[in-house]
Amino acid sequence: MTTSGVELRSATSPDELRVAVLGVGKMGAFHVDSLSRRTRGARVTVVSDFVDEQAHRVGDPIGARVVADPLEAIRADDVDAVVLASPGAAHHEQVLACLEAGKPVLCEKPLTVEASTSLEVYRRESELGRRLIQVGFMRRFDHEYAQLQRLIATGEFGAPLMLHCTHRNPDVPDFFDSQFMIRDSVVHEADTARFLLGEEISAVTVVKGRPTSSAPAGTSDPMLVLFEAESGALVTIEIFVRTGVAYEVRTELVGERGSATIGLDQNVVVKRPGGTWGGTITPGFVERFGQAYDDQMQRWADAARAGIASGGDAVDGPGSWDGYAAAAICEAGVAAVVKGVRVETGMDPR
Ligand code: ISE
Repeated sequence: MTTSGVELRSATSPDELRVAVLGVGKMGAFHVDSLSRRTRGARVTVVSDFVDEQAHRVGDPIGARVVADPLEAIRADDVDAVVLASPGAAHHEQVLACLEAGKPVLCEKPLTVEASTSLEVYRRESELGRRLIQVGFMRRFDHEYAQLQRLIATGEFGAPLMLHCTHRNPDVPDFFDSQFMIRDSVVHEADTARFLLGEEISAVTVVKGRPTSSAPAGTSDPMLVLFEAESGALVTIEIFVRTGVAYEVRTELVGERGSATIGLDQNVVVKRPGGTWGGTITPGFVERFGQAYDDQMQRWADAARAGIASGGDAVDGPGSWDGYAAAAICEAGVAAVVKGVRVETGMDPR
């Protein structure tokens, strides 16, 4: 991360960040709860959702105004900053509206659906000369990922050679097809691979295997995805979203001088009379990454307040370039699924 939270927090900032949350489905409602009960110096003043009833269900108990039009919510006088948890297809217009209003925004992935529009957003923000967009790649705030990134950066393992990633969801709805698996799930591996390796991904290959019998016809679940990084380092990803088990996300780094693994799902290991032992695996991503989501929110809120006060950067985490890189990798991944060949990401130079 280029912007240090410590620097930003030291600036003078308004007492309270008034936040609009756009899209209050599962993730948006989680963010409203986080902002209302677990984030210091922030308050949700406005919620917006295309399902009016849902907006009231989430907004009314905390006294937030419900504003039907998301663009109106972004421009509202009682809104200093915005959390975008609306459907990905709406992000392009909404994130540009945040830039135009000069308001910091924490945008859930994807930044935008297409690489071209993400690049446009990155360029528009660069023209402002001020970073206002943070992308919700929350894994960077997870203690294990952060620790692994720091370990790699010390050089203890020598050059990183490979990452082996496992990404398993217990179940997903039927619309979750092979392309959606890339855009919604593998997108996190795209960001963490760049975060851990500290370099860009240049090509993607996808191998479809034998599908589980619980996958709908035409959906290849599981799949093996291969990223090639610019240095030649390789990233293998098993993506399997209908395991019927629990939520499992693991990464092993293999370096020139050693290896390290995160996500072993140990939690509490219990031994019982009769000689049985074991632990429990987190059921879903909100439980697994709850700490990361909350830390992300606190650091973003602190950075947004400081950025508003100083007129400078309002970001403490992955930004619009990271959003663009992830979109480019996913676009290549989707093309690799469709064409069955290796596809280069063809990213613009920064
Ligand atoms: C979901 O949308 C997420 O963002 C989770 O972090 C990811 O693990 C899951 O596979 C996605 O469906």
